[in-house]
Amino acid sequence: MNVNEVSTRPFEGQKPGTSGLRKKVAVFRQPHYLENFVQAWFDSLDGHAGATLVLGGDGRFYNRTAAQTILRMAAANGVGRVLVGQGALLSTPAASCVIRKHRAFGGFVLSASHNPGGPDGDFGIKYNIGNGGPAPEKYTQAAFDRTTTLDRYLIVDEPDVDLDRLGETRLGDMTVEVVDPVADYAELMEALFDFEALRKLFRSGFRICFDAMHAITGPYAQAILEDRLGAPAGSVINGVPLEDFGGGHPDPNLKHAHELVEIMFGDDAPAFGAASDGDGDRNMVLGDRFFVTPSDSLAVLAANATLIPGYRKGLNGVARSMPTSGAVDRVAGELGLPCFETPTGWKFFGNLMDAGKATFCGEESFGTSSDHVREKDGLWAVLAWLNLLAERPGQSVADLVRAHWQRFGRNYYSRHDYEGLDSDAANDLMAHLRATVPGLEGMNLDGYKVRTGDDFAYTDPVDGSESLSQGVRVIFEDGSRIVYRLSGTGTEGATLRVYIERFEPNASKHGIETQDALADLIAIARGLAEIERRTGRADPTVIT
Ligand code: G16
Repeated sequence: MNVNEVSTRPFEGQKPGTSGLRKKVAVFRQPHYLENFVQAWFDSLDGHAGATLVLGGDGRFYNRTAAQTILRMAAANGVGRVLVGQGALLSTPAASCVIRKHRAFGGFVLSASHNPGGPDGDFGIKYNIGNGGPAPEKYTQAAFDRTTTLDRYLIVDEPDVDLDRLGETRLGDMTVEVVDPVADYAELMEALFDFEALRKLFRSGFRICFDAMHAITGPYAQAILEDRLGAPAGSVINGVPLEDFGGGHPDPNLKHAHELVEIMFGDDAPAFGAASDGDGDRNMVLGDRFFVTPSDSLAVLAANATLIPGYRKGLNGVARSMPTSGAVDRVAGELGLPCFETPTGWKFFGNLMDAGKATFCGEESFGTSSDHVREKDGLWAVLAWLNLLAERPGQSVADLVRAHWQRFGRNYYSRHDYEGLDSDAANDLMAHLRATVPGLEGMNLDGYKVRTGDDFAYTDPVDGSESLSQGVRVIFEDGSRIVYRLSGTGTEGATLRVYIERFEPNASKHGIETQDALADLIAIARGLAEIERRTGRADPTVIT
């Protein structure tokens, strides 16, 4: 095996964000850029020599090229075996599943998630550890530190591996096994959900629309929903993964999944609609003319978990990211379940799940999952909802959610994003909030009395690690909240996220339009942060 040692110099800014390193494709295509980042991982990981790694991505532009480079570098760095999804494809939850099932040492997932793809779009790479979850901060910090001093990387001089043919080949001294990207994942879903009940549901004429947004979930949804469960042909739309997602923005929210939204809010809508993102970890759930917020989705699933075979014994606990609404807290309170509040980023749930403290986790950013893997899982959430609907014949998605509000109260909730801001202006705005918010305690803001204001800090209950400065919170006496933070996943300028929440226990007031129900708090949020003066933006770019 001919290993080349290639001289290189550090690149600035290779610090992983909320979920791995995400940059414009043009940045990744610079000579040595990807190689440096990958070598930094090999240099900072202990124990990869001779071990098994998993590799796959969401199929976006540059996915195949990057996969071949990583394979050559893995061989040069002494990896024993790589399991790679056919066509270099693996959804994020499937990669987590494959790592766990095959007890791999870890894996590289190639994705910029919901960010647009194509030559002018985004690319990304993240490393997942042996539990199948995104590498926690101590790993990402070590890899980043290494990027700042790196002066060489290792790569073998070998031809491309045929990634389209299933089976084993050799690359230098390393074995490459090309695996079916869907098989292990589909088997896991069948073990968790009542597939017979779901088949019966579809036989009864139940109609769904699943929008794969030309991203990775297409083949998974097709294989599971249509082929195995018998959903009518055409239930999966935009099911063929494309390198540029068909020019779309594969983010399953009310703005970007507009084709699905038009179907679900149109005449003769199916009973259930869902969409997933670029790498298949996010989900949006809709009923006939009804949107389920991700925070409510987590709460409804937690409240009804025991209807699903895989969770019949009940949940160990639940966890949500800090900006996610407190709807699941109310379920946990009533059911006597432990409930954890973590910073934004799925990596923070890993320790809780490994320690058996949390079974269901969720985030406002359209992420929901359980401890079956260590990633959020879009199709899992869809199957969970379908399983609930199969157990509640005659009830619609809206019926289920309204009944939930009636029992637990309603957390009106919305997120306002201000995208593409000047980074300095956004950082100044956050600095202003950090300086002023703690002093608001006891003050009355347009009728809302401030109970406390802080910058969220988290101490991991399992390993004691601390994460500071995770978002500015203003919490009011009645439990209403405003949260501000900057996104850690964007690639252009800065994105300010403002999360607004108000609890309404009174069922007769559960029918108000969300933005109207939150109007007072939205005005307070804009004023406190001086958003328009500091950013020049009168309104958000995306409201979810
Ligand atoms: C990633 C993370 C999530 C996080 C989301 C939004 O999702 O995995 O945990 O909630 O980003 O992060 P931010 O608000 O910093 O942009 P994905 O689907 O992009 O991998």
